[in-house]
Amino acid sequence: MLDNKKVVFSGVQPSGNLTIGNYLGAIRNFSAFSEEHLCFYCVVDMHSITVRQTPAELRRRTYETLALYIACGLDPMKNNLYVQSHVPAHAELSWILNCYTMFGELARMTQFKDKSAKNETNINAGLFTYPVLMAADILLYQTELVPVGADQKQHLEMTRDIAHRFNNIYGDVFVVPEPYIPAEGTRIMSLAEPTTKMSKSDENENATVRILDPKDVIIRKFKRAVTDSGSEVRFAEGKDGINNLITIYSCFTGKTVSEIEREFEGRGYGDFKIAVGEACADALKPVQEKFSELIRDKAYLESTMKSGADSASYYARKTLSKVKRKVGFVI
Ligand code: AQP
Repeated sequence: MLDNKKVVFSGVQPSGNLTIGNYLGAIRNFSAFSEEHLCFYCVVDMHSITVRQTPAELRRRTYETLALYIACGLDPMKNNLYVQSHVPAHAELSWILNCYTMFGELARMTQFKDKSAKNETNINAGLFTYPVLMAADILLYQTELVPVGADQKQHLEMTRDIAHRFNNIYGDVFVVPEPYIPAEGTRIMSLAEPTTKMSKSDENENATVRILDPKDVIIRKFKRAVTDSGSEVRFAEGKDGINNLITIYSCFTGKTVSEIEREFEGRGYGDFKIAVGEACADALKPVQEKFSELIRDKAYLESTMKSGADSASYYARKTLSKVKRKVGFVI
């Protein structure tokens, strides 16, 4: 609790143009907490340099991610919207927590294994200790709820383990957070390889649908989506491609799986793919319109990120001072 409100924290890396996976699994769920909770939504630029970035693109995407937060309904007056590297307490707490995290537990993280396999020439220490920085992000604000997609569940469990370990030594320093993983949209899969997660850094453009893709591009990508050789729109074991499209259609329309199966009975995959594309493009249209207004106003985005960082720093410093005192630093 901070200011008598439960705290919510989440973040998105500006490591690529955001996808409908980031939207459905995370961002579109953020605004539901704004009225009742104290919310911290961060553009986690420090996480994104664990994979090599082009500096100008990273800067551009940092502004864009913040603009997308607002375009997706986050009011900067009701949420702390800021950039991770603007609040140095994240890095400071991360170092301290590194000393309370075991090598073996980090080595078990599936994201580390996946990303090391994809970046064989750059398996850096940051990629390895990524979950510790994530734990610092969350624990710094005494967070109770973390809205994330299912892929982040393992990292969140590690955050909880680190918090418990620290609390067992020093008393109740950290609130132990819970994940908030919505029932739908928790794991949107690649359109090209539906057994793997849709990722913004995927180089195959046909694998991802970006939040900012124009309607014709969205429909083209869905038309090309990999499916099995059948034709019946039915959610079933082993039909990963069609299951993914049903999930996406359900997320954008609010229809249940059985309603969708009835709607497309006897109509084949072709019709269904176009309908998924239409539903997705229509749902994203208001976000895209708001985004294009916001991105032109750099001064507004800069003042928003500055006031968000000032306010976040105020809360972060409280936890950090407590942690430093507990471990024995002279402060
Ligand atoms: N495919 C997905 N389905 C559902 N949720 C997803 N998220 C990401 N992909 C999907 C959720 O989006 C939030 C922000 O993710 P992130 O930027 O912190 O990192 P990530 O999970 O590694 O996302 P990407 O898109 O796969 O990025 P890259 O390609 O850079 O690694 C998280 O809540 C995540 O669960």
